[in-house]
Amino acid sequence: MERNLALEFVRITEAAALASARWMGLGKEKEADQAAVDAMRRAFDSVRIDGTVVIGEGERDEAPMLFIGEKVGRKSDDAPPIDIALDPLEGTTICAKGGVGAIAVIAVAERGNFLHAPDTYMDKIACGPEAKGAIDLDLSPTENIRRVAEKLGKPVEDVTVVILDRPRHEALIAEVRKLGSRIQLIGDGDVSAAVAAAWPGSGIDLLIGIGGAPEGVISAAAMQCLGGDFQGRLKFRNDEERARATKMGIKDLDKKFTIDELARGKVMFCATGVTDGPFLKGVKALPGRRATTHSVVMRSETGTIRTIDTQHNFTKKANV
Ligand code: VTB
Repeated sequence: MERNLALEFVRITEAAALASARWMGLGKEKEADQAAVDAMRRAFDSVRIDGTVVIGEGERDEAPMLFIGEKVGRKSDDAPPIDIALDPLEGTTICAKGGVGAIAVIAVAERGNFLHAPDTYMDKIACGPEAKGAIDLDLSPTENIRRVAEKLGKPVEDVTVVILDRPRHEALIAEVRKLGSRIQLIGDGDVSAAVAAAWPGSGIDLLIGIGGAPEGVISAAAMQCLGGDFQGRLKFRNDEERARATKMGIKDLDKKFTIDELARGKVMFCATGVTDGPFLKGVKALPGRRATTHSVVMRSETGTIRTIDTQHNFTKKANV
């Protein structure tokens, strides 16, 4: 993964974050998402890559832009062929409510290295580098937390687990409470939460629970760059979803995917905060038609984690 592409990708997530942040708190999920999609799509045109969206806004017939299979980038003979997993606004509801942890995100891999995940649910578990190897989706939450606690050298009571606040997680939440670990319930945004599990100083040790499968691949890419760990298993609600997964090339529908099976090889992850979150600050409007963004870009090849504070001046560059 070429080093100098990193800053190009930050400009794309910045554009999406700036556009969607305009909709913060306005209660309009769709509009916020559309603004991010439009801005991201536009920003791609200036980057010299031979990109294919493999995780995107949906299938071609349901997503007019950034659909799965769409070619993005400014093509040239030496443009590198890459696969792209993106979510222009991860946490649409968060943005619409002005909540915590909405981000604009892109993950990139060399062609063929992302799992082509269907738009279904995924059972996920994620932890940081210090606990890598301790998690296993086949074990109970209790066992996983105990193993992570041991690796981290602290009692289970000091382990903090992030869980999406959903009725489907009732038993999971009850089990973690019984064990005595700390829980952070979040309304949305489990990509931010997964990254937080590997982000020094976030106070979060583990993410457990069921969220979107495409976001699982994006989270796995982030964890590859951070040296953390991630596992996922697709969860289907009906036969139509199973058929969709089969159509996308998934052979074993019950398979437990390791981090390397979700995102392999040289991976890059890039995100910009839309609202304040556990590892990124949100877009801040400044006086005089200026704004700041806070982004991270990281590469698995080198392990470099680069955070970028940018000041945008719209009186000189009306990009949003
Ligand atoms: C949401 C969202 C997550 O999965 O939870 C969604 O907040 C699916 O869950 O960030 P629901 O259908 O219960 O809302 C994510 O989008 C990603 O995993």
